[in-house]
Amino acid sequence: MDELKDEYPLAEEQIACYRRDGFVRLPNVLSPAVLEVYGAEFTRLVQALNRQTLPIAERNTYGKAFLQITNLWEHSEIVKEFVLCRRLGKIAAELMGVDGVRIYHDQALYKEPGGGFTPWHADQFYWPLANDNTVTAWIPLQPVPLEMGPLSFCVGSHKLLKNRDMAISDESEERIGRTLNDYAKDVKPFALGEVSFHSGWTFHRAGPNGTGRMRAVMTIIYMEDGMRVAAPKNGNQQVDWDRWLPGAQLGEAIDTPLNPVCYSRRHASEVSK
Ligand SMILES: O=C(O)CCC(=O)C(=O)O
Repeated sequence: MDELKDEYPLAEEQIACYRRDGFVRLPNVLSPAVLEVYGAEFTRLVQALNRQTLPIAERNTYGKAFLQITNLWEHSEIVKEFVLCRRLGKIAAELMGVDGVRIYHDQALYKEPGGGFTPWHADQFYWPLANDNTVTAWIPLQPVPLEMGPLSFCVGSHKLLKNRDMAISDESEERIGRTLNDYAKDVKPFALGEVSFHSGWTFHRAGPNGTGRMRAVMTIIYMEDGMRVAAPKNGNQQVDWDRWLPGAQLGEAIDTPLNPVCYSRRHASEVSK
């Protein structure tokens, strides 16, 4: 669809907001038609690839938070068109102030009816990446009212250095939550078509899904083109290196078949899809 190639008119104020707060919510990034067509494919793959069979009550906190299905774009040309699209890639590059972006990976995060909260965490804890030019696009496929568990953010928390060493867990919810007590939180519903972008070190969480409907969300993680592999600081980062950066060498700029460039200012015409 043409919309995925078209530019989103990002305002200076929105870029400034991202850099100041560590996240930005952008209205009307995607039309209902695009969300419906591509969303149907994401949901088909989530159902086909899901291996979670335990009832919610029998899972741990992480397992209760969502069904997590990764790199859908490897399974479908339709998803590939969406995940590598110029429209979202250009927003990611402009927010970070870099010339181009590559995909780190995508993941569908479907919070089931009755699904639990997502504990406080910062994503970059999991990533063996050498700098913080990373951003996640959080793309709901339906409006997300407060009772469905929209993503929420701690304002300006990408600048906090404390508690960056914590995996998603009851402990991260408690310890990070306590540290962030005095900071402003952004907890709001998402409208249809709204997409948020948060930085790799921004602390975020989501409430439980108290509705009878699935909270279907697609996410895309971008890193700057030229990002280098850093020595893993924990076991999760080693697993991520093997899975999302296969064959990338320590200290070298990442350029594997799983990390294509999806937007480049310098070669805009070559990579536009
Ligand atoms: O969707 C959620 O509940 C959490 C999402 C999240 O942590 C992320 O996209 O980085």
